Amino acid sequence: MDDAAERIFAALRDVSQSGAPLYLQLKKNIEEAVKRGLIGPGDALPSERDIAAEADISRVTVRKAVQDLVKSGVLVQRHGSGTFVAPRMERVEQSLSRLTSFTEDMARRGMAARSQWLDRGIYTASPDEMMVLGLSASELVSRLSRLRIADETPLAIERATISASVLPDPHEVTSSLYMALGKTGHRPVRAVQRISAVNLGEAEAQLLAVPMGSACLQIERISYLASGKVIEFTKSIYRGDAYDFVAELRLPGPDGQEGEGT
Ligand code: 16G
Repeated sequence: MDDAAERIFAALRDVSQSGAPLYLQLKKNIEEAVKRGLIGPGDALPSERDIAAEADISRVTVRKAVQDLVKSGVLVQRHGSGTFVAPRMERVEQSLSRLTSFTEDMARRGMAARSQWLDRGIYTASPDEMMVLGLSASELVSRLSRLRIADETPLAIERATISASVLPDPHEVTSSLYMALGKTGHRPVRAVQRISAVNLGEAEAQLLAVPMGSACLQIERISYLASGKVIEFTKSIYRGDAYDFVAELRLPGPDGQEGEGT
């Protein structure tokens, strides 16, 4: 038996010690083994039959636990060769000083960007949207919710709102929102971004193919036209294991306001 298999089996010994369903206990033990580094990216999982025998549980139970872990991105299955711990994400380093779009960011890295639409439609504005976009209660908004994917890895969930007076048909947005806004002269030139930490709930974790509870970055972007009018209000969830946001800091000038040399 190889090392990884032995370490997995060591992690399985506690299964059936508590009252929780067996597949959940097995799932938790495998997750823990990955988190603690007992088994690392690319390590092969022992066969369903061996795990079932070692943990003294049925193969159906093992399959259910493994399938759940594949769904949440902890494990990957390769046809014909078995089940492995998922490879670690290569982190994306994103500057906080440039106003770019997801499509442009990925293209610059030579990655193919695509989106899975979660929602695209016209709605009455929520109180938040009314306040941020400066709309009245009777005004409509276009909402665009997408899972953003680069080279087939889901990286972020973005929920953008644009006033319907600027974007009356959200279906005009195909691959890039900023490109669509640019066509009508509404591409933002400035934005304010707020970043905070969150742990993912089940639905969002599944979309991003990471374990539930994973650390993520919640980002709110409010973007402006040159006139000062707010054009975009977007709430996003970015994978914490995939993104580094990088900001350049400078000494304040004598008035305490501006950076040196600006
Ligand atoms: C970025 C922006 C998002 C914007 C999107 C447009 C962050 C946190 N978010 O992902 O606010 O709506 O780009 O991308 O950077 P697109 O033009 O490719 O649709």
